[in-house]
Amino acid sequence: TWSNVPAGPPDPILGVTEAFKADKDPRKINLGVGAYRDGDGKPYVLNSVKKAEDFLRASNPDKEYLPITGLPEFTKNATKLAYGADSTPLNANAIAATQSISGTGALRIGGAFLARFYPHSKVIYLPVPSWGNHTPIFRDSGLEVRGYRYFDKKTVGLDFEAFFRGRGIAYYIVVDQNAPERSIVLLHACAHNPTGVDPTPAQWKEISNIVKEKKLFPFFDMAYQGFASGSTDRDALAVRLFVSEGHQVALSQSFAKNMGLYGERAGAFSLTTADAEEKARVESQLKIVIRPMYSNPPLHGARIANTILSRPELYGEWEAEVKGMADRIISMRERLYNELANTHKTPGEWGHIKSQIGMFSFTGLTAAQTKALAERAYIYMTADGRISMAGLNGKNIDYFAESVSRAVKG
Ligand code: PLP
Ligand code: TYF
Repeated sequence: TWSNVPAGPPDPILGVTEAFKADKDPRKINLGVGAYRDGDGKPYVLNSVKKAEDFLRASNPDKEYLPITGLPEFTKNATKLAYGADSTPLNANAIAATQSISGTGALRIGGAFLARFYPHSKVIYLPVPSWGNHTPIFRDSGLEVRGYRYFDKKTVGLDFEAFFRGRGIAYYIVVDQNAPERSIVLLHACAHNPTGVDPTPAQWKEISNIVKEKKLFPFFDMAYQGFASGSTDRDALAVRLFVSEGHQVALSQSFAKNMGLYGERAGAFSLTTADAEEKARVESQLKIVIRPMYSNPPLHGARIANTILSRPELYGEWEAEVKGMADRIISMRERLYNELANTHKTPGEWGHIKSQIGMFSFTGLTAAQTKALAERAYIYMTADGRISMAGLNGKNIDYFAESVSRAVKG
């Protein structure tokens, strides 16, 4: 029956973990998947999460099905976290929201909803490069995926040529690729994956202006709120700016990284709408999108996240823990830069390691160099030269820097 099914390729990111697991060398390092590790290289369960779980256990909750759109208090608190407590559409009860199977599920629900109901276009523009799963998510949702230039290989930063010539990233989409008006444009809200390069606040304002001028529809993917700067408010700047500038937005949120709830699959999808009546209509259709996909979402992760978001003492501890994770990554950036540039005098410019933001660094290492690092130094990263900074720690960073330096010197 299945003789016509061709073998598919491994996932470009999760395949790296497979190769790492198969390696027997004790020096091996996995810098592939973007999952936080503590200073000992161990997975990290946040204290605020443990306390929330203790609290939940004591309250002895049932295991009934959630509604189709999930735990109502969770979506309320998640949208408050993203849009801000003083958000106009939030306080007007004009944000349609649903719990989702983490960020991936939010993107997929959003893609499916837009494919069905967005009246103006079926085209979504993604930054080039973007998270590898974006293309299949939106394609399988029924949208046509195109790319806009985002990253400049020459400066290892934002595509500044585009900024100089035009007025921003979105302008580049329009000018260079003739994006039809009203296309959907995907924006990484913060901590762009894989490049670690975010627009400045002033650049976000430019992008907002052009998105408005060209009537593009902004879809924010916020998978790392708090992870970029250490502050959940600061990292929500782009989303809040767009909303305050009058845009209607779509938003995907994930609690995988900022609460370390990876396998719990806690996330949310939301759309700002005109008013409470429109919100109710949109939510009724979100339910019709979701019901045949998975009926209703899992309980536990949403309960944990909601407990943290709704209890001030846990919220405060969580914010400090998010900042702790962000700060450890920043300290690894400083140290890696020093080792590469100063200790090992590695040829090339390495300043981007320090200036990039969030979980990843886009090192600029070539596919040949990443291959050599895996084969000769047992160091695993994605073929595009992206490293998960969280995989580095005081014990392995010297070995890593020395190995990179050797690979670059050839
Ligand atoms: N979007 C981006 C840019 C990501 O990097 C990730 C995870 O790495 C996600 C979305 C979704 O992840 P999850 O489904 O685990 O929340
Ligand atoms: O490292 C990354 O970019 C992500 C990590 O279900 C990831 O791909 C892994 C599993 C998953 C979602 C995201």
